[in-house]
Amino acid sequence: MAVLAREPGSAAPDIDSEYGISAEQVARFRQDGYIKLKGVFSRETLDAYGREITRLVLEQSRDTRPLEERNTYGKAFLQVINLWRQSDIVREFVSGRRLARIVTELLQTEGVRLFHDQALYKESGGGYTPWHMDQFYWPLATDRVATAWVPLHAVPIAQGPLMFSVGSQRIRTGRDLEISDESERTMNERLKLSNLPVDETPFDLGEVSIHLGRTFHRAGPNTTQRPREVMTIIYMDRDMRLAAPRNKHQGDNWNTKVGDIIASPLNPILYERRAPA
Ligand SMILES: O=C(O)CCC(=O)C(=O)O
Repeated sequence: MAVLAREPGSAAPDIDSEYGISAEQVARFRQDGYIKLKGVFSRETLDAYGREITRLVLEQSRDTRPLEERNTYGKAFLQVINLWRQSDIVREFVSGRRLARIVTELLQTEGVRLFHDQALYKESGGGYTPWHMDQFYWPLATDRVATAWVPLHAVPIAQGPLMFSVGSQRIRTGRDLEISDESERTMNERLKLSNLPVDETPFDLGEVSIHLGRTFHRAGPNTTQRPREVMTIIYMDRDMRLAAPRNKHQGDNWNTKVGDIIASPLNPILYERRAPA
């Protein structure tokens, strides 16, 4: 596996230092179901790890069909899951304490585990990502699960930044919809009816968003000439238990019994406020 090459004496990219989260930000995350944070990573950090993430995406993304032959989901992005298991460089990034601590603060848990990582590259000309909520796919006992969406560069509106239905983690409708043309159509109508604001704003270089598994989100198409390169890290409560599957997407190869804490080696603890006694 590749190891991050550093000039002798040069500093390691900063992925561990503390990023202060205020009580006001915790309250806003709880209210809105997501938050956008500026200046989480430097250009140097994003470049250092981004090179390796992009290398793996190019090597492993299977969908080589032209965009016009794919369905809406296939047009939305190339996705490669669990890169941390394939590269020491990505493992180092995904294990960073800076982001894991931010999510621990926002979720108000004692610590977080890795659920999985996933690179999501929206190609030049790639289509929109339909409205959906992630927890439809996950058999988790509580809502203490959140995705950090980490663009590897600044993302203008034309490149399809992630957008959010503000406060939608509390609405009841649409929880049974997989990501599809139907979820896009249905949630467009339902979210309009619920009068919730939509936050569609660009991302600065180094800005990161974090959203709850129950918050509805979407992204526009990428109309630029450059791919939209994004790494995501999905964190869950350190003490998350496996729930019984509620649909066909939730049943696959868990190394944990229903009702137990999801403590397999595939789900390492990434941050704890203090080690358990
Ligand atoms: O990157 C995208 O277009 C969608 C991302 C998403 O749905 C997620 O990170 O949960």
